[in-house]
Amino acid sequence: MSELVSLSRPADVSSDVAVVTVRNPPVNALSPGVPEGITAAIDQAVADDSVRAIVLIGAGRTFIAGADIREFAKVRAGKKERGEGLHPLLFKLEDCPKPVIAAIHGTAFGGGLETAMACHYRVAIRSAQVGQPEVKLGIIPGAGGTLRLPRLAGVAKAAEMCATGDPISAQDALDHYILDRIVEGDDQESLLKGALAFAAEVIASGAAAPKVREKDDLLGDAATNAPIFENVRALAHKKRRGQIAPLKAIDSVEAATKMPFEEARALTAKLFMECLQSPQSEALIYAFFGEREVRKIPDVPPDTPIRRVAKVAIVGAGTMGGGIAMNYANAGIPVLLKEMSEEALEKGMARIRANYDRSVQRGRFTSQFVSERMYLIQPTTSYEGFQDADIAVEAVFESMELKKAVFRDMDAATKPEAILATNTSTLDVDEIASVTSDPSRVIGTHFFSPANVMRLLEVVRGKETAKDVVATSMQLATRLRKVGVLVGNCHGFVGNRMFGPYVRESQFLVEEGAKITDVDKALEDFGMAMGPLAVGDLAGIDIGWRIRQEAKHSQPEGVRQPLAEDKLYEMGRYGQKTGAGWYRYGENRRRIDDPEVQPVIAALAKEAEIAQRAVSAEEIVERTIYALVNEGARILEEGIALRPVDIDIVYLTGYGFPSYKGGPMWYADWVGLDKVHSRVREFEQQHGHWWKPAPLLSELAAGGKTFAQWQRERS
Ligand code: 3H9
Repeated sequence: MSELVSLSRPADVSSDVAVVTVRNPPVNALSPGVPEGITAAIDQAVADDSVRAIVLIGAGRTFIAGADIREFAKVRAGKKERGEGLHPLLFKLEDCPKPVIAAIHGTAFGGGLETAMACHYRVAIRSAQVGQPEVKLGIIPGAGGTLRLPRLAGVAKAAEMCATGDPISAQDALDHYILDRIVEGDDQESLLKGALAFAAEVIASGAAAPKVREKDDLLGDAATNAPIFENVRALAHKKRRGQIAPLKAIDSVEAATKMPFEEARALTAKLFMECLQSPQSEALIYAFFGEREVRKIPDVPPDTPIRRVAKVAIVGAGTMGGGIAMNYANAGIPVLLKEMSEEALEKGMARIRANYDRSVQRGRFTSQFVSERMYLIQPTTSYEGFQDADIAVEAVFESMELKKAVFRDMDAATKPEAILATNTSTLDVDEIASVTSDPSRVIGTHFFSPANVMRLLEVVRGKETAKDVVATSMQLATRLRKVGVLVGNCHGFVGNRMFGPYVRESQFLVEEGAKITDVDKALEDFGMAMGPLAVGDLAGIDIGWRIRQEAKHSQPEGVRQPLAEDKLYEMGRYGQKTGAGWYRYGENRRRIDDPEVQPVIAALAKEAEIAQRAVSAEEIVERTIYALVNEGARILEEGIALRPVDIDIVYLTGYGFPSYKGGPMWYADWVGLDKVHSRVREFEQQHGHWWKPAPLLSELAAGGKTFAQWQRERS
């Protein structure tokens, strides 16, 4: 047998069952050699007369987690023929004259579930998950998932799973006939034991091995299925707006219900290739690996010691502090939550309770889970107990003086090896660290609002932050189920620093005559989760105003300032919180176009001698997105972000940038930096020196290069 796949006979348990084990760490992907290894093992087991059944299992932490995603790039680039893909292996399993039982732990995803469904039976341990996550990579199940899943789970369940890509639990899979049994115990040893016992029962029953592809009774008729497909298409539009793969996955499931297996298989192969060749899948696969790439810090090797984090103390129980407390509690880490007064503390705890209650109503958590988490959060009004904390997190109002005062207190109240983290979104982490006795233990952990929902965590490295503090904070991000991105210390770090020019341009466009609704629509059509003006209303017009007041003294002369938002502030239109901002807000905070606002802005523009004109959607996108790109290029030059991919992941996980466009830097590469650069130059000539192209952008555009090439050449 190959090193990737082995065949064994557990003589002590059952002598007539052969066990085929896939051993391709870390996730047993179906890399070259694995399908061939399974095929050879099956052939050998079939040829052996003493074998009466076969168990297929994964070594290590999981069953097969899917095709090897890195191979797709080779197919896309024409360096590898896709050929028949996994189908020959799957037919071999399904047509095997001896019953084959897939034994699942960890995640049977994508090609992994497709392999399991080609087996005759499937057993799993309770913690296992199954799913067809291909659409998250911009492709569709290409090895029969869309065709076999509806035959097992029914059309509605299969269409939903293939369109959303979301995994389901073992229990859900059992309820939908994807699994035949959940075995007792929850480790690999129990799995093998349970699978062997199941195999013995199958042998004893003498039943013919069922072939999923031959089951047609569950596919229903066109009239029954039509509303199912209509619903799931609507779901795909809502959950994966702008993406093509979910719709093609549904087309493929629909084909399974309307034509013979082989015909549907041929159509699926065509749909699969259309997806794989699309820029969307290229971007989504880049984002998949990007989320993992950002964990790698060149000067902080993986063997850097990690400090123990078993308890956290948080100062500030406001919206952010409360959300951060929930994050830690959800990860099972006890929290000491400090506020100045009993009243503020009570308010903070009530907000946490209300957030949890909403999660229970939505079915995200059980009430028992919530009770256990609430129990982990201990409210306090003093620094007593901080000496036991392994990390203290400051989450108070965004004021340097206040933060310094809190850091002095945290420095005195904690043990010397405890990490001190600030949740500042803009302020100088080194200046905050300067008031402590040991700045090497100070770091920024910048959560994004709502902190219990948003996936991004910017980890801000100060000039003296110790490497093990960086390593511990990055690992902590994963424990908190966040995507940690290491960034350097500057005003606004990566995310907010880039967001400034983006929002500024969106407001300038309105002052130049674009309709408020047109600006947001153009960017939402581009794929942003929410347009920038609607975001302003959500975050609070008063917040933007306050930031501008503070920054005024540091603005260079002659930089055009946004006028309209200040006017909204003067009018008391603070956004959603006052029911009006750029928009008016109806019931359930539904945004409504407000005819009052546009004329006020037109009058302002006239006074400021800003000519109003019609603005196209294309210009709206270019002005705002290229503003992001230009600032991103500066951030790269200054080393504030380690790599272009770090910027992209910040924008994908924290700012609602469409994942199928890869992030601002990937998108710019895709558009072509020469094109981006020449538009930036035009904007500089038309609008002013703040549009001056970043030297890195000019250099790459002149050399016909991309940010990705620049990165490759440096590493
Ligand atoms: C598919 O199957 C298409 C089919 O229809 C067939 C068509 C022909 N390939 O996430 P982790 C790497 S499409 C290659 O940190 P975890 C990953 O990059 C596929 N590499 O672990 C990382 O590398 P590194 C459908 C992969 O425990 C390392 O493994 N399947 C793959 O947090 C550890 O990963 C999927 O979409 C892969 N398939 O989570 C599943 N998977 O250490 C994708 C992982 O160098 N994978 N790597 O950074 C996952 O969702 C998670 O990795 C999983 C484990 C849940 C399995």
